[in-house]
Amino acid sequence: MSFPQDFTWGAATASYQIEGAAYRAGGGESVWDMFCRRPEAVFEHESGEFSCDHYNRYQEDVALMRELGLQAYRFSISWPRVLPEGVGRVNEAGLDFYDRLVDALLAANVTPWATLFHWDFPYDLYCRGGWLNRDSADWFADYTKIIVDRLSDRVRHWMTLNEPQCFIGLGHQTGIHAPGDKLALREVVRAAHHALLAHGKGVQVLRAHAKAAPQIGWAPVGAARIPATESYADVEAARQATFAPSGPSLWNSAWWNDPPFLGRYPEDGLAQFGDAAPPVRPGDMETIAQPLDFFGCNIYQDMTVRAGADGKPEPLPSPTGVARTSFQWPVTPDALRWGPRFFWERYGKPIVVTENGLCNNDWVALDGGVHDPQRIDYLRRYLLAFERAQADGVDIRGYFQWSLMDNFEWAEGYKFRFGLVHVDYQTQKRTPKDSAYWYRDVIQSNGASLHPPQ
Ligand code: IFM
Repeated sequence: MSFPQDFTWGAATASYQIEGAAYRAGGGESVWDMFCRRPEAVFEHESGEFSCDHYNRYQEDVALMRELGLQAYRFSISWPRVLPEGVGRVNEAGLDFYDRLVDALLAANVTPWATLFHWDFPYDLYCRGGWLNRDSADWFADYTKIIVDRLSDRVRHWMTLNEPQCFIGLGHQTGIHAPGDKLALREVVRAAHHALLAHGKGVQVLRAHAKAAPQIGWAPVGAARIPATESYADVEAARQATFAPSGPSLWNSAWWNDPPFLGRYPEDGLAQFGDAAPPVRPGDMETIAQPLDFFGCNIYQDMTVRAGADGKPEPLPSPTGVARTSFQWPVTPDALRWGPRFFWERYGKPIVVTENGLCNNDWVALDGGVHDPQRIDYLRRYLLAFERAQADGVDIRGYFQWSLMDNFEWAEGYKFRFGLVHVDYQTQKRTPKDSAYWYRDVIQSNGASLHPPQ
């Protein structure tokens, strides 16, 4: 087995998590700046105000990417850094930053993959109703146009939204992420519909205005289910469970992906949501269902199911003492085999894993290195499972490790470290971890080094 010859190996980050606050450089505030001010919202009252100071240190960071042999870098653009009020006035310094970043990446032979929205929604637009306001889709399209006009001569790979399950579900339903709202299901579904419309309108803008032929996808949570065995019944049960409605939550792969890829909401989801149905107007589903080039998915963990006596999916509890990350997420490498397979079968688009990685409590050892054998083992297991997906017939095109460097982990502050590169937040010193060099070998060998020598 091996990865395809033109497979893309990269690493990912997001603006609010690494750059340092947009408002300190002429940009505006985002809902995350607002959320971090709220008492008890974020671990140790931390915020992304300084974070990795990537805004000022991007050249050093691009040099690291080159040293590590990354072929591609997935970053996100901070909407309020470019448009301080979310619409209207452009902060040229903000746009210039992404311009310079893209040039630096290309000079280092690292292909830029840009995400238009990774959660730092403009504060001023939140005050105008945020995602609950149907205009949010047009605000997003206008913002996209500005980015596309400026970067699309050099950026060819685009993702619209990152993990709508989180910024809508955690941000507007459970309230544990910004903006911290706890809305009733009807409003959550409404906000979700507007996010889907924003995605569709963003794709339309990209297709109409991109100067270099674009490759467009998006990056939802790749929530799937792993079959307990490879029996036909268990695989079928896992497939069914992957696309089944998820009760009163939107943590649901069909709800989010059927509209953009199939042009409709899933019937069983609509039935379950009842009165809380999305406010679909004529033409909305056509707007949402723009042709896409790849299916991006962020996959860290999944649950296992088997076929019950009636053939229906039956969840299995995690085995006692199962390996867990610092987040307490179970380590389930097969998520990277079955998730891509089920998404490929249902949506028929090439799969790019837009995020996958391990959070740990890494530190700099007395010898000056950062030794993270668990991350190496985790990545190796997951990548072998992803390679297995290809053997199952899935068209796999790329893999982005989350994350290039340690960063602000949202409500968890800085307590978890996901990076290939360790960041000392006091000195801003970057130290590549053992896993970074290990990943360099994986990239250089196009995955062959994952297999032990015979
Ligand atoms: O850090 C996040 C990222 O912003 C979105 N996907 C999951 C990562 C780890 O929690």
